Amino acid sequence: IPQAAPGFKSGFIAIIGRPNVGKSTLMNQLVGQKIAITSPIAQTTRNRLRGILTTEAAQIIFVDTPGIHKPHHQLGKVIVKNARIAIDSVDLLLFIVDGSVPAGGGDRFIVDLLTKTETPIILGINKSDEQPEKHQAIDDSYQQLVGQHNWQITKFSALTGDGLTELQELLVNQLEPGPYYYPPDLVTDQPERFIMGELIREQILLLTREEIPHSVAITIDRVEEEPKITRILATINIERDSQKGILIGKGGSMLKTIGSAARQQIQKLIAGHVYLELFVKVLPKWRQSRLSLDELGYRV
Ligand code: GDP
Ligand code: K
Ligand code: MG
Repeated sequence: IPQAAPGFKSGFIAIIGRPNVGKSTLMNQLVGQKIAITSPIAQTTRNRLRGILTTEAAQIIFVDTPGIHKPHHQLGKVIVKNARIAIDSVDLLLFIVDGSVPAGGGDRFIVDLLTKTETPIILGINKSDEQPEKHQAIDDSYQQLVGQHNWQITKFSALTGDGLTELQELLVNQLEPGPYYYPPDLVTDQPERFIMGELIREQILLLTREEIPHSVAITIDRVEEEPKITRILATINIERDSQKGILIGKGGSMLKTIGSAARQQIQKLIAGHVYLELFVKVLPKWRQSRLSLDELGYRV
């Protein structure tokens, strides 16, 4: 790790907000690589993930958090607890809202959580590309959401990249001088195996029915690097026998589609050829069990 020159800035920024506002999409765009999976489904992100952006002037460590919402089961409680830890342990909070719709109850729930923190806050209005005619009314609703707080407000599209240069400047301005926390070429603190598992889970979220997504957990059983190909064996853990049929599909067609799409994503990640073999295993009620959550890599 290099020695930071005088005036070099660094710090940790948590990206928070309700589910589906584009937190993970934003982090991927800012660090320039897909390290957090994204989908239109709430609770796509389960762990706190770090994405690292290093420029000449600064190193920003983004902490992507699962969306904050009222917890319904054990995994939900873990997610909200982790979000609270993130809020108080970082240098700056980037509170993301969905600019294609007005402020709602989900956003106000988070504002209430934030009134107790001393961490400085920037409100980022995302999805500016999708803003309909009524955008003034939408902007006003977020202005009202901020209320008396002295939070800076900025608008952008994580999808198109519009407004992200300005956002990045704003973030760097808020940081204090500091050291390199990570080597300049590192973009995430997550092991490659974890991201591989996430890329498989992403395809399941995108391709299967509603009832599957929240009860799936991936384990990477083996990674064999050969000169021309990397062989990966992975298990898809589900909760019920009935889900097995959906995941495997007619004549194995669904599993094949998932495997082929995930393989392409993993090839991008490791920049090499991949052979991916998927297994499906029923592991009842893993979501309710703290032990299983821990074993599967979710911090409890
Ligand atoms: P998260 O739950 O907050 O992490 O949200 P994701 O990053 O998973 O994104 C949720 C959905 O919103 C995905 O379908 C994204 O493609 C979409 N999305 C994210 N950012 C933008 C944006 O700037 N514009 C538009 N139109 N869609 C976006
Ligand atoms: K999502
Ligand atoms: Mg996310």
